[in-house]
Amino acid sequence: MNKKVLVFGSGISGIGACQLLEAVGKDVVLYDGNTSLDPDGIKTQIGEGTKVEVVLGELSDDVIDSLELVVMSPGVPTDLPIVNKMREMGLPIWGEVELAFTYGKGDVLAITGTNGKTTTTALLGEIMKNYKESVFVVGNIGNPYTTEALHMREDSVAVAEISSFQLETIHAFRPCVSAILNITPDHLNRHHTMENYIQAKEDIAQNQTEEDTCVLNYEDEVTRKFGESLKAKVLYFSSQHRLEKGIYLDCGNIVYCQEEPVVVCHVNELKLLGTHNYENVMAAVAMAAAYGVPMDIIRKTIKEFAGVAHRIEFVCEKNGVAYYNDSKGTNPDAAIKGIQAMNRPTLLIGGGYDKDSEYEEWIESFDGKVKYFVLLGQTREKIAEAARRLGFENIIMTESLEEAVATCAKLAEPGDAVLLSPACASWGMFKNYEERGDKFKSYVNAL
Ligand code: UMA
Repeated sequence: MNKKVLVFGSGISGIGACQLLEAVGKDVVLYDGNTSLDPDGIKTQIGEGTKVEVVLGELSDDVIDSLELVVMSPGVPTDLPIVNKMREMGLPIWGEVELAFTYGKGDVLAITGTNGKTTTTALLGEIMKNYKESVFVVGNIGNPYTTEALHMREDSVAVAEISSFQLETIHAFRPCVSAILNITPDHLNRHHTMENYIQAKEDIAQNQTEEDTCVLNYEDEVTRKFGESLKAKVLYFSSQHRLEKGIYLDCGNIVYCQEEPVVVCHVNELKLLGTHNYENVMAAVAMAAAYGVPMDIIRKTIKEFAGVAHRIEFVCEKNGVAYYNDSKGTNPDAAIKGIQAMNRPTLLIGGGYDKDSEYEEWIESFDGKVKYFVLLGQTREKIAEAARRLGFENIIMTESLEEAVATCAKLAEPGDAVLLSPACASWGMFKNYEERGDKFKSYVNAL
C-alpha cells in the first residue's frame, strides 16, 4: 500500500498543501485538532473530487503507521506531543514552505523579520512584476506558497514573506536573495526563548551559498552580527550610518553604494511614511538590486507604491476625527511604530491575544500623545497594569471592538485621531488581523 502524507492544520496553508500533494499523486490525510470543523466544508475548499481523508480531533496509531511524511501548517506548534511522537518515529516533519519549495520552480526571494515583512514583500513583489513576467507573491502575506508552487516555471520568481513559524520546519529551502529586516521580541509563547526565535529567523539563510545574497539591517545588533558569520554575500541597509557598501539614508536620500554611491530617490518622493518604512524600502531595493533589477525600474516602482492595508492605514475622517487602522500592529514593537506615526492627540485601541509580550516600552513610546487608552481582549488587564505602573491613568476597559470604536467616537474631539494598533494578535476574538482590521473599518464607516 502507498504510504500517505499527513497535512497538519486545515487553514489556508493546509488546504494549499493538500491541493499540491494530490496534484503530484500523493495519498493525503488532512488532520486538524479542532473537532468542531466541518469535514465536508474542508473537502469543498480542497476541490471537487478530492480523495483527501479528513481526520479531526484524535489521530490514531493506524493513520500514523501509514505515513511517510508530515507537512505542518505554520500555526501548529512543532513541539506538540503528537508531533514529537511522529518525529521520534523517524517521520520527516516538513513545513508547508518546504513542500512548496520542493515542487516549485524558478527563483525565490524571501523576507523575514519581526516587523515590516508584509510591506517589504508587497513592494518587492511590485518591483519584480515590473521586471519579470511570471511573479508570485506568496507566504505569510496571506497567499500560501503551496497554492502557487505548481504554477511556477523555470523563469518564475517567488517573492515570499516567511514567518519564524514557517522557518522552524524548513530543510532545503534556499532563497537566492533573503532578508532579515529586524529581530525584536515576538511570539515568545511559541518559541519559548528569544534565542530560539532568533535562530528561526536566521535559518532563512542556512542553505544560502556564496552565490546568494542576504540583506540585513545594520542598525539591528542581532542581524548586524549575524552578517559577520555568513557564507552568502551580505548587503546591509542602514537608516543611521553611511555605509561603504550597501544602502543607506543620507540627508533624506536613499543611497545605494556598490562601487560608487547612486542616489535612488529622496524619501519625500515616496508615498510611505516613517523611518521604519524607509528601512522596508531600502531592504526591497537592496534585494531587487542584488537580483539584477535595473535601478530605473526599482526607482519608478518605489515612488508609486502606496503601502498595504491594515498597516497605519487611513480609514476616514468623521467629525474632524481621523481614524487609522493598524491591525497589523500585532506586537509591541509594531505598535510603537503605529503611535510614533501619529501627529495628533490620539485615542488608542489596544489589547488582544496574549503572546507573553511586555508592554512597558510601547506605553513609554506614547510621548504624551495618547489621550485615552481603550483596551480589550485577553491582555487588557496586563496592559492596564503596566500603564498604571508607568503613571498612565486614562484607561477604559471594553468588551468588544465595536464598543471600543463607539467609546472613542464619543470621547474624541475634532483634531484628534483614533488608532487601532493593538500590540497583540487577534486570535481568540477574530480569525486573523485582517478580519480585525476589516471589522474596525466597518464599525468606523458605520458611525
Ligand atoms: N491547529 C491544530 N492544532 C494546533 C494549532 C492549530 O489543529 O495546535 C489547526 C487549527 O484548528 C486551524 C489550523 O491549524 O484549523 C490553522 O493553521 P494555521 O494557524 O497555520 O493557519 P493558516 O490559515 O494556514 O495561516 C497560516 C499563517 N498563520 C499563522 O502563522 C498563525 C498565516 O499567517 C499565513 O498568512 C498563511 O498560513 C499563509 O502562509 C498569519 C499570521 O498571523 C497572517 N502569521 C503570524 C504573524 O504574521 O505574526 C506568524
